[in-house]
Amino acid sequence: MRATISRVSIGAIVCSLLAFGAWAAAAKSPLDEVRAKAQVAVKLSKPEARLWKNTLFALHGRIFKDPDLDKHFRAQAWYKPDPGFDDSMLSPEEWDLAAELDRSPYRKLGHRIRLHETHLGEYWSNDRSHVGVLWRAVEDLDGDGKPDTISLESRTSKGNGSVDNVLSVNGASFPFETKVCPLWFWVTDIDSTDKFHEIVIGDPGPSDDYSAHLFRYDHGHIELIADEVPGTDTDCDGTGIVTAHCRGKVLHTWSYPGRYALDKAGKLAFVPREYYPMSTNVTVTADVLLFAKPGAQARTVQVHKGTRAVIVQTDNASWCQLCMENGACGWFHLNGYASIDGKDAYEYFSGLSSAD
Ligand SMILES: [Ca+2]
Ligand SMILES: [Ca+2]
Repeated sequence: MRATISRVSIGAIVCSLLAFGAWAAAAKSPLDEVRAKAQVAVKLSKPEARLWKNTLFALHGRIFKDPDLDKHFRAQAWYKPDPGFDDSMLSPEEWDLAAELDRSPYRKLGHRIRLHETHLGEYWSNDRSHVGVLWRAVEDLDGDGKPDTISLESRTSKGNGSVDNVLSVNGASFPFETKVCPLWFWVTDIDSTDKFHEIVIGDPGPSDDYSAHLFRYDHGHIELIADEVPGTDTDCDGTGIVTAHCRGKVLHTWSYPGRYALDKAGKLAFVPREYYPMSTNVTVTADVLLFAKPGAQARTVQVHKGTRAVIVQTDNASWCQLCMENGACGWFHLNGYASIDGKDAYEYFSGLSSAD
């Protein structure tokens, strides 16, 4: 996720360089300057916010892999690169400033307040065996009007390569394991009619099988309300429904917008549907007879080789609907993942995806 600064943003960096040059004239310390920028964070562009946030780390000597940041900070008289830099050198106030600068470009997203989107690589130690405190943020999570201090600490486990995380809110903590170090951490509002804001922590997972863990803070306790909701873009619109990027289970590699909703116990649960949209364009490569509807006794819909069609929807178990250009539709039955009448589905359709 960490994007090196694009050419487009170089201009912003140069402007910021000029701003840095104004420090001496303004007789403000670099930290004072960051404080001032954090107060107007919503007006900053994303590259500007990133630069000022990284100033906090640079003040403690972090060495930057990003060549633009490296060049920029090495040009500052106050910058003293320190190979021994550690996140713990930042004060709580500096973490709060970092969070303020980090989330500002996302405020306009309304119900989705993304606090942090920072590539973890910058936080790993050289042997990639230790991470430490990844994020610190302040939000009112339980709706009592008082800000709650949130932090996430992650360390690689010994042995199986998974990651031990501890989410803390004020004095409470919640340990949980992820397959890979969490890359995203934000606060969202699943249901705008209740007083809570929920914490979302993203787990990149193996093979880009991204997922999110969701937590609620209530009466001084942290509660896991959903484990491994699939997708990078777990999105909430305040209606109580979370839309997730779910992988299909049959035929080929495809995904659909799955719905999760809060149940009576306050947990986020998958909402099953009869059929899920597949919307895959295919060309039929062998004559096939289809059923008029799932479970029909006889096959009545003839489809000829060479026909262009769309696999419109599926029950994500054994039935898929195919619709032709002339508007006629029929259903085929799967055995197992992708077997049609004992043959692989690839013998009937071209256009299926076999991405990992
Ligand atoms: Ca609170
Ligand atoms: Ca709410």
